[in-house]
Amino acid sequence: MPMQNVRTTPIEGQKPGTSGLRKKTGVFRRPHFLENYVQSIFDGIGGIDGKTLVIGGDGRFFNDAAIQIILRMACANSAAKCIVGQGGLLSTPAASHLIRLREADGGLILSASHNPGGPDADFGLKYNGPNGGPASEAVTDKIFERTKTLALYKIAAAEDIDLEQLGTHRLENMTIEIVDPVSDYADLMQTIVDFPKIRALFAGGFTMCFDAMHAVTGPYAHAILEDMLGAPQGTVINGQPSSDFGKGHPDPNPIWAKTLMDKMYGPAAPDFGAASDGDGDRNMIVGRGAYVTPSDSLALLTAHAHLAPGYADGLLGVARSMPTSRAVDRVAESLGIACYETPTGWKFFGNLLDAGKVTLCGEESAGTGSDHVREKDGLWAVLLWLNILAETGKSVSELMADLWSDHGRCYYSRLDYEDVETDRATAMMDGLRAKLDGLVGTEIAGLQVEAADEFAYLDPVDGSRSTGQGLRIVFGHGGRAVFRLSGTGTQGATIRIYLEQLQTEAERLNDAPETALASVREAALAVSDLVGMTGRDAPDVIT
Ligand code: VG1
Ligand code: CO
Repeated sequence: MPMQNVRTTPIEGQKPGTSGLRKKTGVFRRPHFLENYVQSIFDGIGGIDGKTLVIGGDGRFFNDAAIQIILRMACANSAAKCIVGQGGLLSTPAASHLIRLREADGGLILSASHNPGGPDADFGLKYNGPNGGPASEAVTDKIFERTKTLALYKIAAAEDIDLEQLGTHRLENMTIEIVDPVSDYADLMQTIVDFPKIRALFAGGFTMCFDAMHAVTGPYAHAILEDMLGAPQGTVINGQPSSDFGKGHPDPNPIWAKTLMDKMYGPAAPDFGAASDGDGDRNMIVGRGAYVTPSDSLALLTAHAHLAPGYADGLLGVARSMPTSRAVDRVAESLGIACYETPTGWKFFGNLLDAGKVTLCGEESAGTGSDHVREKDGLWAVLLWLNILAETGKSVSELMADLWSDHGRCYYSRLDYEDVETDRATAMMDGLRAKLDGLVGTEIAGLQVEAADEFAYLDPVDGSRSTGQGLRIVFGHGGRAVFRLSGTGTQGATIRIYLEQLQTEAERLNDAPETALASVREAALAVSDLVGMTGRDAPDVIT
């Protein structure tokens, strides 16, 4: 079989963002675009000669065609073996687990996560290392450097592999193993949460709705929730993965998971609702008439994780991304465990997990995870919640009320301004950055500024430093506003403003979040002059 060395030239714009490289699907399908990036990954990690890679994606448009190209390139680059999810499917957490379970050298995950899919929507690719986690900044920098000098890529001229056929295939000297995407992951879940306890919960009439949003978790949720845990058929909705996510936006938040929200706030709502995103690493939790913010979910799981067999010995520590609310800090303090604050993106949790400094971690964007893998894990979070509901016998609202009365409530909201002209977004951020030093001690919209800085992170494990990770302004009485630009968008710039307000007075724990956050929001808009600088008078998405 001929191996081809194809001459190419560097393609601009192949810098990985918060989570791999994300572009419009049409860009990924341009001549050499995918091939250049894949060869840069292989070269950037020091070659793949004799190595084993795990490959799979969220099933979005171009998933299968891209996998065929990657397999031919892995073969021409002398990989020993590729382990691929059947049909090209692997949720991000299942891929992370498979890398660890099989002691593979790394993996390629094809996904643009919560971004829509289809020929006119988004596609993405990221490399995960041998620990199963997203490549560190040092590695992604090497990959990006390579994209700038690449002159050649290697690819085998070969027929497509049948990705549906379980078992072993050969491509020249390379072995391809097609595996069931669900079974190893389901086995892992049984070692962490108490399946018999949850089965008994469902047997007792507990009701649930899981919205897989036409994305990759459908097969996982059907198998685990309905087949293994005995939840009635129909518990999982939108459970068939589709290449354009049913033309939806597979982002589990109250805006995009509206069907589920309507159900949970309607008459005859189930006891528990949950949703996950395109690649299965995010989760949304909602009780009957009670939406749980992701930051609160992390705090709740931290407070009760010991009820699940996997965490019976307690937690080593916890970590949250900087914009995530400080609710978990308060729980960690009461448990006497450390709480780390990292930049946005799962790659920053890997070292803390590997070093045994933390057991749980999470982000405000609906990502929660633990040391069982090195990615956030949507279905795992849902199962841990079910375990806690089963053990305590309490409802979601009761658990939240207890959490707030014990630790205070961190009201929280994120405002997203999407597809802003890049120059204007950058100018707004630059303007605010320049002001930060002078803000401390001043009053903005009636709030006293206690601290203001640009977040930088010193990794306590490897000593690496990451700068420019978001602007934060801390107000008196537990208020905070954070500003950053998204690193996952594919069009213009997305400005994210994160608002938080702590409330500890018992009679104020059930305020409307908009009311509780009104002052911080006013101060954030005033100090940034967002409306003047961007011409936007309202956010596109509020979560
Ligand atoms: C967003 C989220 C971040 C998350 C990242 C990847 O990044 O804010 O918390 O880790 O997406 O999640 P950004 O740079 O757009 O704010 V996923 O589910 O896309 O892998
Ligand atoms: Co995701």
